[in-house]
Amino acid sequence: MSTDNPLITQLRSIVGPTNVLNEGDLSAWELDWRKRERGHALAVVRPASTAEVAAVVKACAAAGVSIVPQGGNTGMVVGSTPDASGTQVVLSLTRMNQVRALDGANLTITVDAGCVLQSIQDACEQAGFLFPLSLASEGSCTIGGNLGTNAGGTQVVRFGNTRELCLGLEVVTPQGEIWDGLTGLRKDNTGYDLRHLMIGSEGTLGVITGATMKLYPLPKAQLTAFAAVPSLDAAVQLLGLAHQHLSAGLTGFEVMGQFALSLVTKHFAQIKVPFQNTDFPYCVVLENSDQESEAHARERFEHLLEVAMEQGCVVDAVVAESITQARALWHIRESIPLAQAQEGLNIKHDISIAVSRIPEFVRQTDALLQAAYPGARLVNYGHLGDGNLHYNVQAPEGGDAEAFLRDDEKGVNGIVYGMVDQYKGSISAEHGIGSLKRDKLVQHKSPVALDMMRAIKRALDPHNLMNPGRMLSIK
Ligand code: FAD
Ligand code: 2HG
Ligand code: ZN
Repeated sequence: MSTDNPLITQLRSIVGPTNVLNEGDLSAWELDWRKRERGHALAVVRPASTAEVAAVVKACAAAGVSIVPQGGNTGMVVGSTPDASGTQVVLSLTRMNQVRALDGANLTITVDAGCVLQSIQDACEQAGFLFPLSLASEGSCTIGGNLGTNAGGTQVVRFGNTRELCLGLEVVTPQGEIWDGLTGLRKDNTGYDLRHLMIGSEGTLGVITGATMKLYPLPKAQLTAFAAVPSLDAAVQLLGLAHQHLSAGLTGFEVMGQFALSLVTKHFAQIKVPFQNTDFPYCVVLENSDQESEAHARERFEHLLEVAMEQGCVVDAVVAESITQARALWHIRESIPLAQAQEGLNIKHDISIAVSRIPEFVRQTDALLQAAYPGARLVNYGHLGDGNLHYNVQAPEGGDAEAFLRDDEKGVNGIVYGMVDQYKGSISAEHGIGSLKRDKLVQHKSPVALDMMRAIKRALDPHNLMNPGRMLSIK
């Protein structure tokens, strides 16, 4: 469509001409973070208020034009970029970036959906509170995107997913109506919980424009340890001990395979990784937050590590002596996705399995993959405290890329997801479905559940204008 398109003219009058982009390099909005797919938008529209979002949605609905809500465009499953048709409007929320209110007594913060996660964390910290959602993309992902995907991250073991941190939403419906659900109530049993329906809906049911999120007191002390463990079974045993000894003080528990760590060393020589020794197949990052004092935190943490060493589930460990050291240890873990991207062709599996069964799952699946793809390199790491592994597979060095990417039941995905089904796990623990896993969802989710999901989608978005083709295919 040309720039004379009446819808474009209308959108310009709603958000201002400079906030409707339809020429030049739009790759920041059209290309997904993993560079898996490059779409082409009719226009990128950047509203500054909920009223503007509602007017844009109404105009698009009247013109029969579909909308792709977008936050920081850091999603992993190709859900926030347009398709290749050149007919979709990307609705970028990043100009809506204000903190609306912070209620210390109610322990809540109300924010615009386009607020960058780190800016919310900073605003809360400055006011003396903790907003615990934390992911490596926090410098650019937005709270709207976090809610849209029900993001997890590294603090879920203590605070839950984004869903558990949300007390209220403001949403623009596919018809352009505004639902104000920013109550901040901790108890409200007045019918279906629409907030929970919207969370994790990946922009397919409406546009989240504001959110009321839970706050926590800032911890008095936070300690981080990096431990080498002799096996994945030992890592699970250590997790059990950490729950027992630290209780609610356990705020992070991440596991990293040695190959994943070796990629960090290879691609980021400046990052120093402890225990780069193949005798220790896995390392763990643990975090202990304490409401009493640094001394209390250290005593409990060191006691946990002593017991773990006595029981043989930790071989060696370092405990950070300062915030700088703690950040450096976390930085190792957070650099793995970037190191993996540098290493080249890979297939990601964001899976969850009952924690107790993870070692057995990994043993069996590793063996199946090695038999089918000799030399396949397993980049296994993730949020062990939540039973969520990033069980990623890097193509064999110099191997046949086409054979590696074969996508049937004998391909890498087929093998891994087949095993996930056997273990009653999930094929998407925290990244969502997007378009990348849409067809996989049909294969791995119950038909009854899929029917209910389609019924909801048809009821709320009968013309299939909100992020169509993402998550669900609607005929
Ligand atoms: P986008 O990518 O812009 O959008 C994601 C989805 O949400 C799309 O379907 C989009 O349509 C929808 N959406 C966006 N905004 C809205 C809105 N306002 N209303 C309705 N729908 C909306 N994810 C994790 O869960 N845990 C991690 O630990 C984690 N680590 C990451 C580390 C790196 C280095 C990177 C690059 C990504 C990581 N992610 C992780 C994935 C990603 O950051 C999260 O999915 C994040 O929540 C996406 O936020 P965003 O603002 O970038 O959303
Ligand atoms: C993480 O935990 C992210 O680092 C990204 O969820 C995972 O890149 C991945 O596979
Ligand atoms: Zn993750």
